[in-house]
Amino acid sequence: MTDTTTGTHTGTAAQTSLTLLGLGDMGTALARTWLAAGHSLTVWNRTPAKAAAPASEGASVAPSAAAAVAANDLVVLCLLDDASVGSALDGIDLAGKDLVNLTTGTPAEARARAAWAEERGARYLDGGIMATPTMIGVPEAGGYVFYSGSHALFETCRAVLEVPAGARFVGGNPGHAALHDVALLSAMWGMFAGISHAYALIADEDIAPKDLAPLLSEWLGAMNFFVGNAAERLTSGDFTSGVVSNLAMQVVGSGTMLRTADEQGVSTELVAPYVDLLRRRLAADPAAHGGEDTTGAVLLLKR
Ligand code: FVH
Repeated sequence: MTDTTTGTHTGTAAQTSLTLLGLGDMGTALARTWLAAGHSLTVWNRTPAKAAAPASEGASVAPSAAAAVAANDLVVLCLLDDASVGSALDGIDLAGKDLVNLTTGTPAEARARAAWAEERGARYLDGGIMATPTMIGVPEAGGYVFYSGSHALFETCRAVLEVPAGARFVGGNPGHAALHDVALLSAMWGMFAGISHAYALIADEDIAPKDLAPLLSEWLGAMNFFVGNAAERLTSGDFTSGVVSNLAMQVVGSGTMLRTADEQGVSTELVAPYVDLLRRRLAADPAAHGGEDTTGAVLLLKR
């Protein structure tokens, strides 16, 4: 229930009543933390057997998604994808409900889902989880969740949302939590791709992966400066001031990377697309772009 004078959910921050739809790996981890913190939790999962663990820890198990939604005003969703959210909530009365959707989706899906929820009389907050299930309820693991959409709803349930992991509100546009989530994950995938290529390069040599590992970690840490540098250049439009590793040199160096891969019998499929972007940036205007750093690749990516 929601207190209409304060907008807060019934109970103290330590005793909120809420519903959770979805008891996969992540939903189960979320449920465990809310139950351990003393919250009153109603759960529902499409496959009922997965409710056994939270039930043994004190959760009430609803027989249907509709019954679970009816049980509390605050309803958290942690399902596979946006289609499963639509399927689980299909035909359910959402008037007066506060939906917090932690299901991963695209920004456009989040915006459409927010409009869909609001049409049905619900407040909507979208979440992008930056944690694995093992990081949930472990503050020192550093996991957190991006939130966007209804700021009033975020403030109303902030205390309970902060139980499983940190909470970072990134604006009223409901798509921005998903966008932040995917931006960070995309950068992570690029890093994973580069690390995979590095290990492939040494695979047939007398170099143990475990010996390369600390060197890779140290080097990636040292190169972390590019995150802030690129942001400053994209903001100012100045891609050349203070450059010490210029694009003309880097394009020549990229040829060495590709030839080394060839010598080692390694596919260039992970690194070649980035090399191609740098070459295109330089070729477009060698005099203007040769003295830049590599940030100009961002401009070529935008369609
Ligand atoms: N696990 C992770 O490492 C990542 C960390 C970052 C965030 N993601 C996202 O969290 C969402 C849930 O992920 P999950 O790990 O809990 O996923 P599963 O263990 O596969 O559980 C999926 C749940 O979704 C239910 N479900 C699927 N389809 C439907 C449907 N049509 N109607 C109702 N429920 C549906 C499924 O039910 P069941 O298969 O047990 O019956 C599970 O409860 C996800 O968006 C990640 O991207 C996790």
